[in-house]
Amino acid sequence: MTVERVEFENTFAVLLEDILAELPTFNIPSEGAAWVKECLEYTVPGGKMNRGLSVVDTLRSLRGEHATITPDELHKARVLGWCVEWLQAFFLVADDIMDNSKTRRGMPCWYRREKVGNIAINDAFILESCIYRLLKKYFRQDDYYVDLLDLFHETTYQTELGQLIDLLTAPEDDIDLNRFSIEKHRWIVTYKTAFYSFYLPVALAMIMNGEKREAAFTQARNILIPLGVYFQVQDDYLDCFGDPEVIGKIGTDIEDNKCSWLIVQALDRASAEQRQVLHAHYGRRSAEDVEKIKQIYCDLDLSAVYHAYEEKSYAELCALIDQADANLVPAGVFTKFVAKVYKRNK
Ligand code: DMA
Ligand code: MG
Ligand code: MG
Ligand code: MG
Repeated sequence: MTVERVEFENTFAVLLEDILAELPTFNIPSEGAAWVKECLEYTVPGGKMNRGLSVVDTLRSLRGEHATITPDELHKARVLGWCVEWLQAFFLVADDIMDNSKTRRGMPCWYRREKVGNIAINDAFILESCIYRLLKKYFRQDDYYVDLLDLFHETTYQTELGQLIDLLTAPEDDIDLNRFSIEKHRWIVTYKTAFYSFYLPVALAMIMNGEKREAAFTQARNILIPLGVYFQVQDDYLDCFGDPEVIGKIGTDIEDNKCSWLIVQALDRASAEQRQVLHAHYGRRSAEDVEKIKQIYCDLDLSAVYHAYEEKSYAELCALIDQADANLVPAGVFTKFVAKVYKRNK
């Protein structure tokens, strides 16, 4: 583990304590405080932490090799990183309920735990509120406080709109593969994943670094959104072809009738007979139905299609980074990020 990863992980304990320490000011009954503690410990840490660490990495890249970052600045960057991880926990707790998922990060999904169930819906709201408790505690005095609040609110809304179309495109009782298209897929993944996972951490570091030029944020978005799309295509691929032991979750996209990158590619290549099989078996819960779909994915050699897509996306992202104006955002911000996700298997 890198030094930063250890420092970042250690910061979680501090922030957890911040949240827990103020609970008595609400005169909350003790079972409430115990519940919040258990929920936060279960749902916030334990991920890859790519998003959270990116805030710190980006701040370092923005300052350049030799410029100093004060310990206070580093701590604040880590707080912002954890706020992104908290936002992610909020989305994932809700996402797992909506997607009927079984496991997350190698453990049962929070809502599947004994005595949790629907309480997880309210827990998701609490996870979201924690972001604003932490921002208030650490950034209230800063002139960019309102910009942080605004960015978290904008990004949350974008993600929720993305989740909405993800769900509306996948009704359980109405299988219609004609609803799916590559354009629809791209819109969904841009909104449900790319903004919060890629643009948000970088934009937070830029705000903290005093960036005011709109062109710099636009530049960041123009590279980070395609990167986020590529990342969600990987997620869609791994949902079917990844190792659950490695990705820490069991795929549900076929059962859930999701507008996944794989089904869109399959529809693009299927013969009339294959299309009929897809229609008959997609979006159904039985293992036999799922197997029929996976068989067609294999017959169409979607793994090869995916690997070609990976190479093409990687080349396109490198070209975008090359063409970008380094006076707006240094290339290192993007290259570090691309290196982290290229050919990932988890
Ligand atoms: C993830 O979509 C999007 C959000 C906002 C959590 P997903 O359902 O494909 O994610 P996962 O595969 O992790 O459940
Ligand atoms: Mg999901
Ligand atoms: Mg989902
Ligand atoms: Mg997924």
